[in-house]
Order: sequence, then C-alpha cells, then structure tokens
Amino acid sequence: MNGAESLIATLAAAGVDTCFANPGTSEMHLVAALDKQSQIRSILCLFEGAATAAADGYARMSGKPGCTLLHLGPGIANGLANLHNARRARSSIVNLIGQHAFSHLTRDTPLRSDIEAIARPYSDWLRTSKSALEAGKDSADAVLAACTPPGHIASLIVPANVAWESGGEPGAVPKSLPAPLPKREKIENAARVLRSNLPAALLLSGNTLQGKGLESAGRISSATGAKLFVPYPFSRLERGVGRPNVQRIPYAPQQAKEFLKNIRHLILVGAIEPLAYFASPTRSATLIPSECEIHELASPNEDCAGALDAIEIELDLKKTSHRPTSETGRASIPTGSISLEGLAATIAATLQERTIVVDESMTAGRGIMAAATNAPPHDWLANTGGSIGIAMPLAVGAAAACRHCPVLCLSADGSGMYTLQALWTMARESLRITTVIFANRSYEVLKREFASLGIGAPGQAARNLFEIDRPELDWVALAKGMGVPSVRIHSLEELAKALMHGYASQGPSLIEVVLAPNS
Ligand SMILES: Cc1ncc(C[n+]2csc(CCOP(=O)(O)OP(=O)(O)O)c2C)c(N)n1
Repeated sequence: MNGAESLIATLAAAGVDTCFANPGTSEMHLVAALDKQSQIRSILCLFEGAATAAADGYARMSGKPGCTLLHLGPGIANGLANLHNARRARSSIVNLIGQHAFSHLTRDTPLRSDIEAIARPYSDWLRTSKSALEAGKDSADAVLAACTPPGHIASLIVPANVAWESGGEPGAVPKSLPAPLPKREKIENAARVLRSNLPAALLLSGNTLQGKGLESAGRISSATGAKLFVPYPFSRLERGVGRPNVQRIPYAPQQAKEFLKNIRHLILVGAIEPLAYFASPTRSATLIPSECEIHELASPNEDCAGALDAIEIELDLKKTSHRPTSETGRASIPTGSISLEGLAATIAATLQERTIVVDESMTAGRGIMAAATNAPPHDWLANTGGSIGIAMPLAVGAAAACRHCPVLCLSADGSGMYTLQALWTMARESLRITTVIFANRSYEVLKREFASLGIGAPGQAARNLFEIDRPELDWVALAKGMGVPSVRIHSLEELAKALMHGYASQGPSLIEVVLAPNS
C-alpha cells in the first residue's frame, strides 16, 4: 500500500464518503487511490471556492466530515473565501492539499509556494505529512481534529512522494470526545434568569438549532416566555410548522437594535454577543441595549443541547410538553406582478416539506425567512462568514448529502457570480436544486452601506463599483451553458409554476427573477 492508498483507506474507514475535488498533477496518486476506493464518491468542482463551500454544505447537512482535494498553494488559495465561511459555520472539513515531492521543493519550479502559510489562517488543524508510513495516522488525526465538537477545519498537506512511496498503513480514527457540559454555575445562573420573568431571550447556535436541542429550547421558551433568537449568520436551522419559532436578528444594525431593544437578559447558548458586521465612524457596533445583561449558558465549545437539557431539569419542565404546534393552514399562492413581498409570499406558499433552503438572497430576500415561518418543516442554511459567493456550491454539498430532499437555492446576482461554476456540478451530478436568482443588477447592499456612512452621494466612479447592469447578465443563458434548464419569470404565478416544476424535477433548474434596482 502506498501513502495515498493508506490515507484514503483511513478516510473511508472513518466515514468520509464524499470528496469535492479539483486535482492536479501533484495529486495523481491520491486520485488513483480514490479510484480504487468505492466507499468515497469524488465530485468534480470547477473552482476550488465551489469545492470548499460544497464540503461545508455537505458537512452541515450530513453530520459527517466534508472533504476536499485541492491542488497545491493556488488550489487552497482559491478555496479560502468559502473556507472562511465554513470555519465560521464550525463545519467539520478535511482538506487534502497536494504538495510537490520533497526533492522537487528544493528547486524553484512554477507551482512551488508556502502552502502552510496560505492554509494556516483558515485551518484549525494543519500538518504536512512527512512519510508514507505516517500518512494513514496523519489522515486519522485530521478526521479527529475536524470532528472534535463543535467542528473544525483540518488541512492535511500531502507531498507527492509521501503519496507515491510504499510502506503506508491505514490509521485508526479514535471517536472524538463529546463536548463538555458547561459548569454548574452557568446553568444555575441561566435558570435563575429564566425564572425572573424579566424580558429574556436565548440566543441559539450550533446543535441547539436542530433536533433535541431545538425541542428543549422550544419547551423552555413556552414555559418561561423567553424568546428564541438566532444570530444573523447561522449554520443550519430546522424550522417550519410544528417547530419552535426562532427569530433571526436582522442584518442592518438599526433594525437589529430595534429588534433587541426590549430584551433585558440575553442568554448565549453557543453564540457570541451580537455585533454589527462593520465599524462606523458615527455609530457603535453594539446592538443590545445598555440595560441588557449578557449571560453565557454555554460557549461554542461546550455541549449546548446538553446545557438546555440541564436547564429543563433545573426548571422541572420535563413532565409537561410545552412544544408549540401552530398547525395553521397554508397561505394561498399569490398572483400578479413582481414585488419583494410577493416573491417572499410565493416562495413560502410553495415550499415543500423537507426542503433545504440555502439563503444568500441578500437585500431582495430579507422577508422570505419570516414569510416561511409556518411552511412545512424545512431546513435553512445561511452565510456564516459574510464572504459572499456561497449559495450555489453550498446547495451542491447539501443536495449531495440529502439526495432525496429538494434544495431551494436563493441567490442574489452579484453573490451568484462568484461561484456560478457550481451550476455545472449540479447538472453533472443531477442534483435536485432549484436556484432562484434575484437579478437586481446591482450591489444593492453596498449602495445602502455607502449611504449609511453619511459621506454624501456616490459619484460616477463609486456608482460604477455598485452597478452590475452594464453589460446585463443573462442568467438563463449562463445556466443553459452549464447544462441547467432555466427560465426567466415575469409574474408571481410564473414563479410559482417554475418553483413547483423545479421541486418535481429530479435534476437542477434555475429561475431568473428580474428586479428593478433599489427594490
Ligand atoms: C468575498 C467578498 N467580496 C466582496 C464582498 C463585499 N460585498 C458585500 S455585499 C456585496 C454585493 C452584494 O450584491 P448582491 O449579491 O447582488 O446582493 P444585493 O446587495 O444586490 O442584494 C459585496 C461585493 C464580500 N462580502 N465578500
């Protein structure tokens, strides 16, 4: 067994079953090893920024580590922006990054670079494998690091000679230790606050946004009146009818402040204090009112769902079921001309059970999530790190993880242009993804940010940096060019029809919604 074979066998034994790849010559022995390993499916991505986001989407939906195969320094460099988002999502990801053979590294060949320096800022764990003998253990350590709660980015650099030399042995992957429960004082303090009847909210993150953790949060909220909030950037939220209603803190600082103004106790459950994304010369980044006290029930590295369970015991809630069941009838599908409210209502009214919604709809989609609160049960995935260009490849990963679930990918046009190569992978893999492009032909949010800074009206040069209407992007043609059936819609009924057609289809489709700028 060579080093590459031992490494890939180790990953397969550890449960890695999908690798989002864009290889080069230095990774050929890894490609050959993947060829022999039937347990891992390789999915080609035509840009590394798409591969890292796909691995992120895969990890968020499958609960297994996502995996990438990247070519040398330029490969990982192309993947970094979405690795930044994945790290913020605390997704479990193993990156395999090729490197030249040791003998080749002594020479200044064109693709030589300091890969460790490139990967380090976005890797929680980083190692260059030194020999074929150690390659199996190295990949076992990488999986362990990636899967240690709450989830980490592990980057393993694999020199070509390590991959091709013989003497490899598969490594054993120990089970990662569960996250520890928070200290008793933190649980007692949060329970005391919740009993106080003062306006309180739980700010939820990590594993409290799904399954048992979310159910606990719902019961605590029903029993105590505490509100359930999620930060604007979050990884994955289960929602829809029958599930606790978790409200998202708005993106815009003024709206976020308004939203939080009555809260007197904010209990952090795996989340950190909400802050404005950016500093301003005139406004504070603080979003919570000065009278509000912050309490940490659980840090991101602690067992957040376990902490909520402990609160339930502390408050003696176990015997009663407080789970909200707001089985309301479905809203009817709107008709007529396109408006942002109408789009949100149409998407909400047509959403199918078990849909995975990937949301990078930006300014056009700010009302969609609220509109879909009582839609059939679904998952919602958001951009966690503010690096735009995640939606389409994140949808690829989510769809690859859950092949039987429809995926609805909501993307603004500016964001979509960063990683539209993902459309090709959707077609190649016949993924059940319906992509909606909100084509306002503008970087609308940047116009708003400029205006909010009080630095006057944008001049021609500034406007040129905020408009993407010259030339006009033709999303119908772009999608068709990558093998994805596409349509441009002109009314809400056309949108509803196209969405239903997309959900019923076994492959991808794209819907372009042309919006007036400033809408
Ligand atoms: C990788 C990266 N580059 C640049 C930015 C800065 N940026 C933030 S929003 C934005 C434009 C968003 O436009 P679009 O996606 O069309 O959404 P809209 O604001 O029009 O709703 C840009 C360029 C960023 N956040 N991330």
